[in-house]
Amino acid sequence: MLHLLWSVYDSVVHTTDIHLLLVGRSGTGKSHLAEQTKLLFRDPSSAKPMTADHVDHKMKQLRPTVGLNVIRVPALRPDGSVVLWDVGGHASLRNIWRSYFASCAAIVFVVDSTASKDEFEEDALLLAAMMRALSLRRTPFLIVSNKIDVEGHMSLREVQDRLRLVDIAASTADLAPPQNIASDSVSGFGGRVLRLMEVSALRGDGVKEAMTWIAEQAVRFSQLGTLADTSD
Ligand SMILES: Nc1nc2c(ncn2[C@@H]2O[C@H](COP(=O)(O)OP(=O)(O)O)[C@@H](O)[C@H]2O)c(=O)[nH]1
Ligand SMILES: [Mg+2]
Repeated sequence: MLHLLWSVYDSVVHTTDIHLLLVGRSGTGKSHLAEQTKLLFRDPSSAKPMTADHVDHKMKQLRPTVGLNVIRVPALRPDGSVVLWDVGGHASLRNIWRSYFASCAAIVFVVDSTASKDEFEEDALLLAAMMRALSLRRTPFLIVSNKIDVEGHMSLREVQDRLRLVDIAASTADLAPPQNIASDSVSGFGGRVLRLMEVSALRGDGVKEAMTWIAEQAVRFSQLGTLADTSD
């Protein structure tokens, strides 16, 4: 409740902020992605240069998320601030995700590219439920395949298939999505704005590109006004 009140207060004070909601099972790397984004996009004029050891130390300090981490990343967007909402992914916390749907401008859904078949099945069900939510029908989605620094991780194509992304997109979009979401994105707002990209949140590989893309989509989406039906 306190978090909800805080986010309402925050959105009143910072009306130009754009909110990205980071979701996914516990342990997929949401907090590492949020922290890495903050480090990669820090303002060079106000920040001291950081050594690799310093970044490593920051990452090691991260603890499992209870509730919500709010991370402001002004440099992700020139004319306003981007705020990451990193919500806990434990099963008991997932009902809370829904409270943020109407106020976020984009979703970042994180999966672990080294996960088991059963874990991917859980990811697929969670993702499908979110993509079917009426309040998110027009919201851009970035699906992040994380931990690609680990040898033997799944390829983007395998992740796409395990998540049944093309089927989910097809059943929730007005226009047919491309067959390979891993390399294309459905642009424009007649279809879904959806993209699958791979990163190592730990090392930073791919993080700038992925977060820049979703921030741009979020800005476009919020400029169009919230067209979403928020009845669910
Ligand atoms: N190898 C590797 N491990 C990662 C990566 N990102 C996160 N982890 C590890 O995954 C675990 C969970 O990370 P965390 O960010 O807390 O996940 P969250 O529960 O989704 O917020 C931690 O032990 C991290 O060190 C990554 O890109 N590569
Ligand atoms: Mg976390």
